Amino acid sequence: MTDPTRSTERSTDPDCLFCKIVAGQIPATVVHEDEATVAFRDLEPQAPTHVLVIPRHHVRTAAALAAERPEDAAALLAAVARVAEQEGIAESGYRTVFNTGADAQQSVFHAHLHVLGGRAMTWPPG
Ligand code: DGP
Repeated sequence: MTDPTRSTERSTDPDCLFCKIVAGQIPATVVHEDEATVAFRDLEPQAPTHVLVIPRHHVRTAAALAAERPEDAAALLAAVARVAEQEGIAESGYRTVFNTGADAQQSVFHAHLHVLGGRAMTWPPG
């Protein structure tokens, strides 16, 4: 049952780059979308496939997404699986990355999951 104390309203930030992509105000190459998420190609690809999967709802970090909208966090992971299938990297493998905060060099403060594939990754990451 839906918790009546939780807001179902979707928040947006007029100054947020990714909110503008969700709203169609800034162009992006969208590869998948559903009710809760949008997936589009990263402008600065770090691998042959580099897609960002984001919640439509504006939250700054993955931790905030999990706390405030756990159903959107689950939708994000489901969307990643769809994108990987669609991009032909589900079998060969891919890496998913949430950058959170300064040490991880998060540059856009709208939670997003990087999906990187199409080449062999190294470990540890830089
Ligand atoms: P992060 O460093 O984890 O915050 O990643 C932000 C990513 O967003 C980075 O890989 C580059 C990408 N990016 C920045 N601006 C744009 C844009 O306007 N369009 C698209 N498609 N990607 C962008």
